[in-house]
Amino acid sequence: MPEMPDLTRKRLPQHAIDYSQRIPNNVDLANDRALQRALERWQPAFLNWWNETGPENTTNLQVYLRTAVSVDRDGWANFGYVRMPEYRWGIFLTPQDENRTIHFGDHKGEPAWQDVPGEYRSPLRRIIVTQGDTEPASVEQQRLLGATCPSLYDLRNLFQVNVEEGRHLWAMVYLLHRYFGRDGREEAEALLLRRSGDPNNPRILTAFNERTSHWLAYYMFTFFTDRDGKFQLAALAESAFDPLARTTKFMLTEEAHHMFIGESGVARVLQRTCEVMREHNLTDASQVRTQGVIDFETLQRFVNFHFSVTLDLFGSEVSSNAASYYTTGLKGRYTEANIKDDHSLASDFYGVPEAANGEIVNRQVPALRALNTRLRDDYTREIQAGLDRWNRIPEKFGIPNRLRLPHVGFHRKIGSFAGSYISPDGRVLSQEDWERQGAAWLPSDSDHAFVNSLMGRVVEPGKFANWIAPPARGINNLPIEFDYVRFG
Ligand code: BYC
Repeated sequence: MPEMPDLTRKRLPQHAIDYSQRIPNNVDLANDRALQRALERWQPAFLNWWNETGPENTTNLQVYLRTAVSVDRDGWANFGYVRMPEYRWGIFLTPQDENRTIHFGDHKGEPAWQDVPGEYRSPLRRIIVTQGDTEPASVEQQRLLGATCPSLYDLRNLFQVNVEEGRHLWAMVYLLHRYFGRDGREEAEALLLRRSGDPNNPRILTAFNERTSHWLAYYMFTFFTDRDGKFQLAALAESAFDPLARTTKFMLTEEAHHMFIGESGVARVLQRTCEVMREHNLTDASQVRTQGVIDFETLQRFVNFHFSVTLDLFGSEVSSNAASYYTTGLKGRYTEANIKDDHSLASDFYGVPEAANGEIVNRQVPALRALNTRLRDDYTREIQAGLDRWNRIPEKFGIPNRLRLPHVGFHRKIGSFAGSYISPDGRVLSQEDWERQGAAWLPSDSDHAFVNSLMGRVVEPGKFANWIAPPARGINNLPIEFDYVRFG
């Protein structure tokens, strides 16, 4: 039975990670005994957390997973069967560039920091903790999904995401232990104690306390919320604190597959819905539902929910935190290095939408304070492109329905729209109007009950649940009917 990862039969890349160590790593842990001991003390607590809140009933499974055996191009995606309880989480940073300089903010032009400057300790720790907190939260949110997987292919993809989110937690915990002393160790412990949705000890950011109770919510989450992960990680990959930049860069390589699962997952749902609508010549949502597939109206309500909840993750549109993260060099803009401006933004302005006197207006604010909005706008452009790709599916079938993004002010709990009532098409409503209409724009209990009624475990290789089409191709160029998960 192959061990994890299978290092015996493959030619290993030049900088292969040594999996015989208790904590596989490429940060020379063996030469920092105090750090190694501290992380080895955290490791059993992590494993307890994983067993308690990670994917349920996986003890007897072998899963065809991707594991990094080096951070190089030829080593980060090594595929093979892994017995789930034997999965090994490691610490991987992209290699250090000795000449890297800071390219934005007040420290522009200075060498990147290899240690944490005392004056930035607290905000930097806060950013790392916030990032770290989302990773275990998403694992907790997805814990029960395996029981209702629509196929072996999807089940394998779920576990791939779960183990990688676990590794992303390790990435942040390494930084906390290595650079933040006792405070960092305490934060690392607290990361294992908070729980998604626990009213007494919730996860930090709102979206990570929502439930992911079925596979439609999961695909929407990996499309909308994992893409926030991409943009936040990309902004942190610009950080003057080099170890944070290096670790987030490596995390980003894995993030692409998570977003692919979301985008292709919803596309496959749409494909199946369109096939059934065409076949039976249906237009009415309730008739579509009787065929056991998900109607456009329900999908639209899920788009409305997941987009709005994810926009909250960008923080307030106008934020002095964001301004100071930028000027101090802790967090840059998306693709900072490619932007042609002075990278200090001291005299620039940026348009921020808000509700004022019953309408939506665009207010020019100092660009530094609008950085959350700017990142959100970058994100929204990519999301819109994803929706455009989804909409080609009904177009191809000659079906007139389309999915649309709601207005950025719709259903917001954080930032300048919190407390306003905005319709999906961007009208400012009274509270009374919202109370009358708002529920119709978001998934209802009965929508969830309907979607849940479709969920059932499909684990025969090559078979798919009725409500979702098979993917275009399998994992790692393998056939769709490959045995991606083995039981027993
Ligand atoms: N929920 O100036 P403000 C991922 C707090 S996803 C609750 O508005 P700021 C992943 C904020 O903490 C990416 N609280 O915002 C995806 C602050 O609290 P304090 C995760 C919120 O600070 C899928 C106060 O409101 N990474 O990786 O400019 C699966 C005022 O703050 C929320 C990061 O987020 C909220 N939604 O920006 C797995 C990157 N929003 O200080 C993983 C690190 C704001 O007053 N985090 N608050 O107590 C950050 O850069 C920033 O913390 C934020 C907020 C962008 C989140």
